[in-house]
Formats: sequence, C-alpha cells, structure tokens
Amino acid sequence: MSHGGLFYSAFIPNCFDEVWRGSTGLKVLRTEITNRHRGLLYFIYFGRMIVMIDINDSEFLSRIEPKELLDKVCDGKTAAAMIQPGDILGISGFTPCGYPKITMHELAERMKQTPFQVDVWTGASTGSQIDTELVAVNGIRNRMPYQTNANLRKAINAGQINYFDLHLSHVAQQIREGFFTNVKGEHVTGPDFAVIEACKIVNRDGEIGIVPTTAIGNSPVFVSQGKKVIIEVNTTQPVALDGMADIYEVANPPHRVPIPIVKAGDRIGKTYIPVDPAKIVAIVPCDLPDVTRALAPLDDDAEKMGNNLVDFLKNEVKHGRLPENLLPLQSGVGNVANAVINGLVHSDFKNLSVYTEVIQDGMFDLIDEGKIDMISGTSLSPSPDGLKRFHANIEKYSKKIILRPQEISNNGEVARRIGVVAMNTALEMDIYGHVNSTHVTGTKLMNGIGGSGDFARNGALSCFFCHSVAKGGAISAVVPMCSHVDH
Ligand code: 0RQ
Repeated sequence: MSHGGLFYSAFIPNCFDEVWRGSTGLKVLRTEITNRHRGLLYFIYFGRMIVMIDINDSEFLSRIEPKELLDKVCDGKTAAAMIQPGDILGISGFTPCGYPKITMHELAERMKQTPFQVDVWTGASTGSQIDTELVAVNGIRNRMPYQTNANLRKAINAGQINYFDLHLSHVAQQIREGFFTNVKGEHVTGPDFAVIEACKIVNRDGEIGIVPTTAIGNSPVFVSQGKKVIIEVNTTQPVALDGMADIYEVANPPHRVPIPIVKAGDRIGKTYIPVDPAKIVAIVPCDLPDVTRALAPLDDDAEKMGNNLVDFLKNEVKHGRLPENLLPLQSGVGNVANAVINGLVHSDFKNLSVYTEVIQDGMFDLIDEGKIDMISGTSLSPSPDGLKRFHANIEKYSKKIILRPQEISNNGEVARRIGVVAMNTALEMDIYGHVNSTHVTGTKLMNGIGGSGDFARNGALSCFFCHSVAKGGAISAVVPMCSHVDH
C-alpha cells in the first residue's frame, strides 16, 4: 500500500481491506465501514490530491458487477473534466428519460467558468441538465436529432445552435457511415464520448455490458462507435428494469440481414449494451430521478378524438381491412397522443399489441385493462405520476414492455412487415392531405420530425391528430396549404 494509503489507513484505522490499481493510475481504496453505517467509502487520490467520494449506500456498488471496473469510479466533476472543447458527446436519453444527469450538470458548471462548446447527439429530447443548462451557458454547437425544450428551441430558431432534424430511425446508420463532421470538419463515425445512464454494469455471457435505464435511443451506437465511455449509474432507477432491454445492432448495407422481428413482442437481442471495458473512462454515481413531463388532463376534445379513432378502426375491421385485434399500434408523444390511446382503453378492442417509440401513461391503462399482449418501444416516458405508478407495479408492467434501440423500434423494415397503425400529432394539416409536424409558419422549428416520418411512411395505416385550432382559436390548424410539408 502506498504512503497515501497508509496515511488514510492511520486516519481511519483498520478500515482498508482492498486496493485496486487502474490503468489510469487512479487508485481506489475500499473500506468496509461498521455495521452501523452498512456502506462503503471510496477514497480516490491522484498523487497528493485527495478526492473523497462518500458512497454511504452499498446500493451503488452492488450495481457494478465487474469489480475490476471499480477503479473507474469518480464524481461527475472529474468525469466532466475529461471532456474537451469541440468534443462530440453521444448522450443516452429519449423524451426526457434515461439521460445522464450529474456529469452533464458538472459540464455546464465547468463551462460557466471556462466557456467552450461541444456537439450533442442524443436519442431524442433529454432532460434539463442537457437541453436547458448547456444551452444557458452557450455550450452546444451542434444538436441532433430531436428536442422539445423551449430554451433550446429559442436558441435553434435564433441561429445560435446548428440543429439537424432527422428521422430517428436513420441516425445510427448515418453515424456509422460517417455522415457527420467534427469541429475540424473531419467526417467521424462516432462520438468522442458516449455518456450513458445505466441501471447496472454487468458481466454477462463473458461480456461487459451496460444495463440501460428508461431509454435506449441511440445508446448502443454511441457505445459501439464512441471513442470513450462515461457511465452514470443511477440508483433511483429500479434494478427491475434489468431484462426489459432488447439490444440488437444492425450492420450497414450491403452486410445487413433481415431484422428477425415478426411480432411486436419478439426478443432478438441482449438485455445489455455490450461495451469494451478499455473504453470506459469514468463511472459516476447518480441519485437524481428522471424528470418527465406532466400530461394535460383529458378534456372533451381529447375524448372526441379518441372516440373518432375507435369508430374509424371499428369500420376498418367491419370491412375486413384490419383484423379484430387491429395491427400493432404506434402512438406519438404528448397530450394529444396520450388522449388518443385513452379512447382505445375504453373501447371493446382486445389482444392489442404496440410497436411504438415512446411509452406514456395510456399504455399502463391498456395493460391494466388486460387489453395488451406486448408493448415495444425505445423509451419509457410517462408523466411524473405515471412514473410512480410504473415503479409501484414494475413487476407487472416490465413483463409487458420491451425497450429497443430506436434504430429497431422505429425501423421502416419492421414497421412495414408487421403493419403498424401509425398515429401521430400534427401542427397543421391542409385540404390536400399534407401534414406539417415541425415548423410553425414554415420557418420556426417547434420540436422536430422525430419518429413521425418513420412510422407514417411505413405504417399499414397512418393517421394524424390535432386540435382544429391553436392558441385559443387564433390560429386554424386546418389550412388551404401547409406552410411546411413533412408528411
Ligand atoms: O403550444 O403549449 O405554447 O400553446 O404547439 O401543441 O396541441 O399541445 O400538441 O403536445 O401533442 O404537440 C406536433 C408539436 C404537437 C408534437 C406536436 C402549438 C400549441 C402548443 C403543442 P403552447 P399541442 P402536442 C413521437 C412522434 C412531431 C414529432 C412526432 C411533435 C404546441 O406532436 O413535436 O410526431 N410532433 N414524433 O399551441 C402554431 C399551429 C399550432 C401551434 C399547435 N398550427 N400554429 N402553434 N401549436 N398547432 C415523438 C418522437 O418522435 C420523440
């Protein structure tokens, strides 16, 4: 044991029982504290500088199964300090859930002291530490592929941030094929850092793997193509999430083989994201929960939209164009989408399945009503109340839900094969049947196209919903010709 270790050993007598030495030169001393504390303390020291991480809950440590990785444990500040100006970050998260919280907050704090910018690639929208805090310090140069944050939207529309609005299923392939450039203008095939929220880190089937939390999104491609990996292990995420993920990465053409999904509930991959341990540079403890978005209460309009959908689908069944249990349902995100699902909850349809991207509260109602065989998505993003409900009934709900990479959840090949009923929300639609999902008055970005195009174009049946007027009746959502055409 080194001098520093002895110093601390003397300070807290008889407490060190193991020493790990990492490739980074960082040393971690583990100490078992008395039964009274029932926890572990880690002292991390670089030469004479001592950083102490007090992990008084053995929960965090129990979630890192490969003990040889313990020397990568550090705090968010240390992890954020590894990120360099101009780096590309591939961040987990999809519709504010499953995103890294502590490291990104610390990165924003660092940028307050020393301004610089990074590129931020995600699954879709993420949480405030990324889409609010990094924006507030002017820390984002390029952002893709979807967002829903008011501050970020303002910065994009003001031209302060370059925004790539992409079909969500296309992103992983475009990354692997080197569509995107770094700050030097060089084409790259992955991010400099993958920053991924994890439920656990496991050693499974001889592989080190990240068990993801509530969103899969683009995490697999960020990890497989990224140069370095920072993992945030979030102890607020239940370990019962383990088993919900189905991770399958496709090869680029011409090497791709058919994706073997023929039913929404088919499992084709692994329960973890494989990671080369040599790429892991930091493992950060996190105890902050997902902050998801509240949903508006269901109003009369919502009920009418839901009823219209049910009548329409019944008519399709009556004329033999849809089977009695319909085809797998895809539903967009937000208040309208959730309301539409509510219509199905109160319908006579049963043995339904769902092949969608975002799983919101209405899906739990469908499970509770016994109407659902299986739900496939890429993110679990219910309202704050819905999240509590999920946690309270996780054994029941987790058996009915599969979380996949967005390249698979939104895949055109699969959507077309299984024949999805696509149900998305529009900003405006016109009398020629065009839909504008993205740009108010044709130029002002709202959120982005997200997965609406993946499903609308490839579904067996495609429906769009919206209120007939916006802004209290000041704007008609049904127009002679859309100011921007997405669909
Ligand atoms: O703004 O809250 O400031 O009043 O747009 O409108 O009616 O609350 O509807 O929350 O379901 O969002 C299309 C934006 C709808 C969303 C869109 C204003 C309106 C309000 C929101 P305020 P609502 P929703 C799955 C699939 C594209 C991506 C997609 C979306 C705000 O569904 O981003 O579908 N879709 N992905 O006042 C001016 C109009 C307007 C208007 C509405 N005509 N003009 N403002 N608004 N119509 C998700 C993913 O891919 C991740």
